Amino acid sequence: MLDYSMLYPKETVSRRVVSMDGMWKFHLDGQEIGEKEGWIHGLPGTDMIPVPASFQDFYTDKDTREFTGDMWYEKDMFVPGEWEGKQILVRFAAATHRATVYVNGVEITSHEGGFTPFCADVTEVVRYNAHNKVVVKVNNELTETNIPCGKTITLPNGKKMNKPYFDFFNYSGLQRSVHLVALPKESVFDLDLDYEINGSDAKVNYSVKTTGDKPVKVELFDEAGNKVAESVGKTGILSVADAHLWRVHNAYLYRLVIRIMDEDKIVDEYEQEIGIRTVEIKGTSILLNGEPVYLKGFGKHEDSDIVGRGFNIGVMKRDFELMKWIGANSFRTAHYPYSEEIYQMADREGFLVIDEVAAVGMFESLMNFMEASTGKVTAFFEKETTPILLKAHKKAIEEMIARDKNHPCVIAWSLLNEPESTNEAATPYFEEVFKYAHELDVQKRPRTFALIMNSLPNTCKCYHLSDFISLNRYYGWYVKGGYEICAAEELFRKEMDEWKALNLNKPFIFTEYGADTLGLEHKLPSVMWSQEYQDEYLNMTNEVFDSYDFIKGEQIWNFADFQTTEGIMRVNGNKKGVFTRQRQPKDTAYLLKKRWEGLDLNYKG
Ligand code: BDP
Repeated sequence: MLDYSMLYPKETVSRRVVSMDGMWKFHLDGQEIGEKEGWIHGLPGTDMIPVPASFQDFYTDKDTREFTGDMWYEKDMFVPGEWEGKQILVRFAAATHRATVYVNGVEITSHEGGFTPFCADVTEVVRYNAHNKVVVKVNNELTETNIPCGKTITLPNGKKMNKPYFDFFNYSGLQRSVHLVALPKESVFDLDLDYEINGSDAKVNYSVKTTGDKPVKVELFDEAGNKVAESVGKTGILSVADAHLWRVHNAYLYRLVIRIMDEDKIVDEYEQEIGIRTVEIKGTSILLNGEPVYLKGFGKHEDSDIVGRGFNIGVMKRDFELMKWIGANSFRTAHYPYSEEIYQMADREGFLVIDEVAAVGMFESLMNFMEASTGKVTAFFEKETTPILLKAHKKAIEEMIARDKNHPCVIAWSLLNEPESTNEAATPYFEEVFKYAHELDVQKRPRTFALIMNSLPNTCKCYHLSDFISLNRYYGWYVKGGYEICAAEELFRKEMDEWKALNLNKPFIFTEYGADTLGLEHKLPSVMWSQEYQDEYLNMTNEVFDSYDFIKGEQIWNFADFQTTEGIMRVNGNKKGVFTRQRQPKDTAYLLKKRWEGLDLNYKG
């Protein structure tokens, strides 16, 4: 079990939260001298950097943008005197990819994994009614023993360099918010929810964990603020008559209030917005509240100009507006759990989310998307270090599920993206992670992984573990692009016919398909990379999607253009966006809008 609570920081009668976002002191440590020189007590120099943000795109020199290694952050925090006797935490929503936290010169905690929160319990070291110094050492090196996978090399000039086995820039740093939190000593630690719908009524099964033994009281309020159910006890059932269900683009959110009581005194109070809904796979259908849904949407990234992968509240708002405009109803958090605020917004807007852990790059290649289409095999899960990787992977799944399980928007877990799954050695590894996710999730949400091009009906050794099959396919781009597109279609249909013949009785969705397109490039007749070709490509794939009843969703790659490592395969980034990186539509956005607005939610039933 995690030794810190994953609950989102919220102020209530018993809790205090102070944002530590803003400018932090910053220093790169290419020579690894920070500890020796006493940086844990304060950084040298005067450079400052915004938090949350990736550090890379602020600076004008390439050594800084490409920096690989340790980087240090520092900020003062004032801890009010009235907080004495409380538990004091510094909560990092993410530190990419690993971090060690020091407060007032004392090492407090370390955390590995760049896309989930952790807390430094500083209760024993803080000075009250005084300024306290928080110093964080962040490291962004890639390895094969943690996720996302890659390696770190040393160049002839002595500088380290990241070599991701994945196709997005290795943005890093303190990319999400930092909060100073004061909790009562006895507090709500965790919450699990599960739903049953019976006609017009619903039952909310809840289970609360606290850090003590005092009794728990739970109340549920509707959107108008009326109390609709209550219960006493750490576990129990809230019965809701005439329940408003959480639906696609018609989200209804109840407010759950949890209180730890000492007689009639409130010891701790925590609030959670919840949506009553069920998710289930039945035959080839994905059912939300017992009704079939067809997924329309995107594989996304957290990526934008200047702040890189840093959480950007304005970009988040724009992205949701664009997704609504185009008629999307879902997205996959490719290739890592996103900022918590994005799930909160998806809850509110009624979007369906496939939540993906950062298990990407498990195919030893710097161009896996290319090489996999040639049938390359890399035996990724047969290494001496595989058990270490598995441990890190399972921990990342545990943190993702603990963090995101109560969002109604999360309808499925994606446990790997494009792994090497054609080798027998992959199967036991996959079994472990699939079993683990199932154990951890009280709602037993469907699990999946995204199959790379070489993982075919007759080569993939792991698809049987998926509750629904997710395909990443690039027929007409990496395979037989341009004037050969008719040959691409033939190969595409051949593969789909083979899946059909297996009669798996499971839904299939496309978690990736797409074509790189330069935002301003027009050419008549089309050539690859032109706007015209992106449309041609989509018309072909859409026809294939419409030809198979068991295909129950399409999430195009990608929502927007995004930054990658430089190289001959990418023109300053991946250009498969339906929108530009500045969030303006390419031509194909209008084609998709027309299609998606015409497809009913229960398309193909
Ligand atoms: C797949 C990956 C994705 C890439 C995409 C592409 O899952 O991260 O960006 O294809 O090639 O390999 O555009």
